[in-house]
Amino acid sequence: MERIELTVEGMTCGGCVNSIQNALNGRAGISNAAADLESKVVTIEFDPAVIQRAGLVQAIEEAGFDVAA
Ligand code: 9UX
Repeated sequence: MERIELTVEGMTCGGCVNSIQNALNGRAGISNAAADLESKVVTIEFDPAVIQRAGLVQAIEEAGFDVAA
């Protein structure tokens, strides 16, 4: 299992936090995703054999948010 921290733009309330977590948790290869509103950081634990950074970014973007470079 690997851990990555992504900074997400546009996450401005608790609903956003839930949206992002729901978009990630339950997806194949993701064991846990936790978003922190104050720091805008989403910490994701994932299996790199199943999903990689690009897939994580895509899932967040599909939920309507942008990931900082
Ligand atoms: Mo709250 Mo977050 O209305 O988009 S869910 S700002």
